[in-house]
Amino acid sequence: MSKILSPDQIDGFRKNGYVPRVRVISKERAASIRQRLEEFERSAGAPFSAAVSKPLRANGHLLFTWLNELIRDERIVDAIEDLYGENLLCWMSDLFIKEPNDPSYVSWHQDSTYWGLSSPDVVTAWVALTESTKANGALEVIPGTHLKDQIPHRDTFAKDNMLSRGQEIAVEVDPGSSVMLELEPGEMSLHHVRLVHGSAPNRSETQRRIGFAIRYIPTHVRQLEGEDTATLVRGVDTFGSFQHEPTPAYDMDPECLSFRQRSAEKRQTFFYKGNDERAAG
Ligand SMILES: O=C(O)CCC(=O)C(=O)O
Repeated sequence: MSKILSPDQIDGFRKNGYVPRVRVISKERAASIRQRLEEFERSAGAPFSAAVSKPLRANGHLLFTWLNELIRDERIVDAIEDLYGENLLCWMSDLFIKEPNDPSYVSWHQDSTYWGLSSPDVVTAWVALTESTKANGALEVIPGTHLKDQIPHRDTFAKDNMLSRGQEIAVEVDPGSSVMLELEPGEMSLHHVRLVHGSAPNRSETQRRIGFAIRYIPTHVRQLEGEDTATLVRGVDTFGSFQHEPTPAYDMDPECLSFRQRSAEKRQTFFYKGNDERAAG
């Protein structure tokens, strides 16, 4: 018996590689998380993406208690359990923020390209903390592409590309076959690690678009590129392939800050493999 996802949603994930629109937290809770993020930005005097250095942009769940609570949220993790069973790690989290009138975009790509994980049993819960619409650059996916193997990518390091290497699929993608995953605050979509996806710039005048992308794996998945870290969010980890991450006792807990820095430094070596001069950037 599944916990949150219907049999049709589970079937849709297997066939199409994504699940659209699932309500996971209330609009009010999404608004309160957004408020805490914006309080941090005010105190830092800059938007999140500028307030933290590049390797620190990922894994906000090690910086803030309210993001750590979100990666463990019962409804979100129940949905992941419906797909991958009861022993689950959060491998990474990423805040994707597009400001109003922001040229930032995400090129068509497969997440699996530089992650170094041993299996495609990897799913992202993309949780909307604001509305995510056509106007402000919602996530778009190409259904069924997760059934392809790893597709070659080329690195562009394009200025406005939000990906680590500006990587894009090195073959023609038919944008006419894409599906836009519009969301209300507090809803999430799910996408498979091999699904081709991307997003356009935020063309709205006033609306920020904030998404928190949480990457989950079942505990049997390993990191092939070296030592790595993850947070156990459900069940037991009998494989022990990842060093388990600490939980911040309060925002900017120094123990978690330095753990996060060390983890990011290790990941840099494989995220930028073959492009070592970029690793410092
Ligand atoms: O937020 C976006 O527009 C892109 C997100 C993305 O590429 C991902 O979650 O893997």
